[in-house]
Amino acid sequence: MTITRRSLLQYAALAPALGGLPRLTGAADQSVKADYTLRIANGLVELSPEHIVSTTLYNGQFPGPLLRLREREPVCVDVFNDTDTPELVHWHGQTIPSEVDGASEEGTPFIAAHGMRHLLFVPKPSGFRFYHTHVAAGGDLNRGTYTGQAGPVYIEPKNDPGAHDREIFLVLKEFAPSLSRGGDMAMDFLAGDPLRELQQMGEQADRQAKDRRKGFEVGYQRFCINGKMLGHGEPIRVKQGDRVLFHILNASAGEIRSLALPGHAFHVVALDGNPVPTPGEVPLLWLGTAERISAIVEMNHPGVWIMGDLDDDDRRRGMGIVVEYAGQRGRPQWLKPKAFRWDYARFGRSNVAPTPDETIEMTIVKNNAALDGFNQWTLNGESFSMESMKPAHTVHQGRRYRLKFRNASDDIHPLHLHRHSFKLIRIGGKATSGVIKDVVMLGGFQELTFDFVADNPGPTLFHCHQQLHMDFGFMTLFRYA
Ligand SMILES: [Cu+2]
Repeated sequence: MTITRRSLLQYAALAPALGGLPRLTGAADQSVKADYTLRIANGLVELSPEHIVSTTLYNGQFPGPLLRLREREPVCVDVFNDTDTPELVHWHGQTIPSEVDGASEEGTPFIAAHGMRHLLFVPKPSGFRFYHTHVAAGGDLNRGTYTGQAGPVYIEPKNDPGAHDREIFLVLKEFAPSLSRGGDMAMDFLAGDPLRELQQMGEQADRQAKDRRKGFEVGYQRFCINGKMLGHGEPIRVKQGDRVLFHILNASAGEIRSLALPGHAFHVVALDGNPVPTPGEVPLLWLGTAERISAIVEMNHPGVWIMGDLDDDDRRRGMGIVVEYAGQRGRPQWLKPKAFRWDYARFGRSNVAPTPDETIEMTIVKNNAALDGFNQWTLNGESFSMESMKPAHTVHQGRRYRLKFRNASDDIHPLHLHRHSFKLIRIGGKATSGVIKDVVMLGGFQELTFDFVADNPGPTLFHCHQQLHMDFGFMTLFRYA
C-alpha cells in the first residue's frame, strides 16, 4: 500500500486512539512519497570563471534549493548521503522533534555514509528559515558549515500568503578557508559598551593560559552571494519604484557580515523570519552567523550599484552583488556608508516582559590556544563533552526560562537555541521586548538576556553558531524533566 501524506495525516489524527503512533516524525514509512529530495555529494561551485571551488553540496548546487513549505502541513524530505562520512541536516529555526532536528547531541540519528533518511515533520513557525549540516568539523575545514551545505527555507503562513512586488533570497557565504593565528573580525558595530568586570575576567583568563599565543581563527579567500562572486552571475534587475523584499541569510561558518546598498535604505520587517514589533529603516545591515533579515528596499535611486559588505577586502574578494536599474549602464558604483551601530532593540517594544519562572546564568570564557592551538570555550567553567553529551540543564514543560549570558571574551558570539524561539529581554545595556529570534549576537565583554518557554519537549541544544567555537566547547544541552 502506498501511504500518501494526506492519509498519513488522517492516520496521525487517529493515533491517540490507537495508543500513539511512534516514530511518525523521523523514520517514517519508506513508501511515503517525498516532497523534496536532498542529495549530499561533492561538487563544484563556479564562483567566477577563475575561481571554482570543490566542496560538499546539496543537489550539486550552492546554495541548496529553496524549499517552500507550508506552515503545519507535514512535509517529507528524503536525504541521500553520497559522501563517505555520516551527515546531519539541521532544520534551523523550526519547532520540530529532536529526532528530526538534525543534531546528534539531541539524539538525531546520523544519515549514514552512502545511506539515506526519510524525514517527515510538520514545518513551523512560518517565515524565513534554513537548513544546513550539523556535523562537527574540529580542525577539518572540509567538514561542517565550512562546506557548501546550506540552503534557504521559506515556510508560508497558513492563512496569509503576503503581498509585495518581488521577493529575492540572498545567501551570503565564503569559501576556501584556512587557519591563522588571530583574525580581523569587525568588533565595534554592536550597540552597547564593554563591561569592565567582564574585561577583567577575560584578562585573568589570558594570564592563566598556558599558551601565550592567540588561538587559531579561520580566514577565507573567496566570498559570494548566491554562489557568485561580485561582478559574476546575473545582477538584480530593478525598475524605479519597485519595492523589493529581500530575505538575506548569512550562511557562513563563522563570519559576521554587513550589507549596504548605496543611496538606499533597508526597511527591516523580520529578524530570523519572525516579524518585528517595530519595523523600521536602517542604512545598512549586520548579520551574525546563521542570522536572517527580511527587509524591503524601495528602489528610488537609479543607477548601477554594488550591494556589498562594508569590508573593502571581503567585497573585493566577492562579497557583493550588482543592482542594476532598467535603462542604466556603466560600472557598478560603491559608496562607503557612514558608520552605524546595529541595535536589535531598535526593532522591539519597551514593554516589560513577564517574570520568568527561573533564571539561568552562563558566563563565557576563552582559554587561549588550550586545545592543540585552538581556543577552548567554557560555559560556567565547563566545556561541552562530545563523549558524554551530558545535559547541563533540566527544564520543565510550560515554564518560562530566562537565560543571562556574560561574555568574558572579546569575540562576538552568535548564540543559537535549537527547536525553540526566544525573546530578547536585555541587550547592549538596553531593555526590550517582542523581538523573537533563534540566533543573536552577543558583543565582546557584554551581557545579553533572552527568555524562552519550554514548549517543545526533547533534548535541546544551545551553542555558539561559530563552527570554531561550538566545536571547541561552546555548547550545552537542555533536557526536559
Ligand atoms: Cu562564539
